[in-house]
Amino acid sequence: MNTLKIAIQKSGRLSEKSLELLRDCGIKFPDFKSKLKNTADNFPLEILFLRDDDIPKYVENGIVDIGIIGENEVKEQLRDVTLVRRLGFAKCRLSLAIPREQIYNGNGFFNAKKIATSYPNIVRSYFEDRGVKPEIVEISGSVEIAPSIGLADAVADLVSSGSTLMHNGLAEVEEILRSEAVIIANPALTEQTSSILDSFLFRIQAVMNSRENKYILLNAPNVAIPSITKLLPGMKSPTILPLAEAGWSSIHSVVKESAFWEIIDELKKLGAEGILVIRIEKMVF
Ligand code: PRT
Ligand code: ZN
Repeated sequence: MNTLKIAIQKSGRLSEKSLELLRDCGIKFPDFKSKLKNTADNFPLEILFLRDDDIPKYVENGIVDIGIIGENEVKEQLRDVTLVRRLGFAKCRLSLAIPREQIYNGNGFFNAKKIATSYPNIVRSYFEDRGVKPEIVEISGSVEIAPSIGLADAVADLVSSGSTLMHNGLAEVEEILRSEAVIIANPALTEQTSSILDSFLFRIQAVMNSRENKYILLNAPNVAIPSITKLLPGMKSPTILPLAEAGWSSIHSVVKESAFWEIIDELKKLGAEGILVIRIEKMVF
């Protein structure tokens, strides 16, 4: 039988969220993570657990069909792979940082300076576009200590909270790239494999829709129904059910997580009461 082979980071910042995504897609595996390879019970999927750096290469040469990986790694490695979709987790940025006490005067600062990084290709192309010529020192880990041990004048490193830079006396001065976890695919999948990938992506879309939305129920006086319907259009239009108390209705709809607090204030002003907001498990439009 045909299966879709996926590579996932064995252990690291992408692992847990990648597995959670598979679980939320309803895909079940026996004896998770204790092996290098695993086959799903209820979906034609085989997982390989790999180091993240190796994933683009395995996808390119067809050992696996798809992989979950940081966009930063895809841009650095320049492999022949297709970016299929962004997944909204492991968000970070690749930034340039310099010792805090230095005065920064724009990208020209980096001319003839040594920059330590694990992303030489991305950094080189960033400076080529700006006509600046630094010296790039490639190192594979603990980039942030390079200036303090005299190995470099500056760093280009991944940043999420910014606390690593701060603890090492560095100040972030330019953002080179934004990144998040993505699915990459081999560009020459067979028709059968592509069709399994399509069903997998359909499930992912439903999971991601549900993460971005909440189910909302509230009671409101009937006079407020038209205004509340405008605020809560839902997937098609809200469900409105009469309450036992005359002149009142129960309204059910879906609300974007990002607009949630603003809408709640508006709803209260319109006389809504007993507002319940519930997590959605899956959502198919
Ligand atoms: O062992 P393996 O090779 O598989 O893993 P790895 O150690 O190479 O990678 P890992 O697990 O550290 O990161 C995997 C991916 O997570 C990266 O390629 C990014 O796409 C993404 N990601 C998201 C991050 C961060 N956030 C992040 N903050 N990767 C690394 N960091 C590091 C950064 O390098 C710096 O040392 O965290 C530190 C900065 O964090 P803050 O919060 O202090 O700013
Ligand atoms: Zn790695």
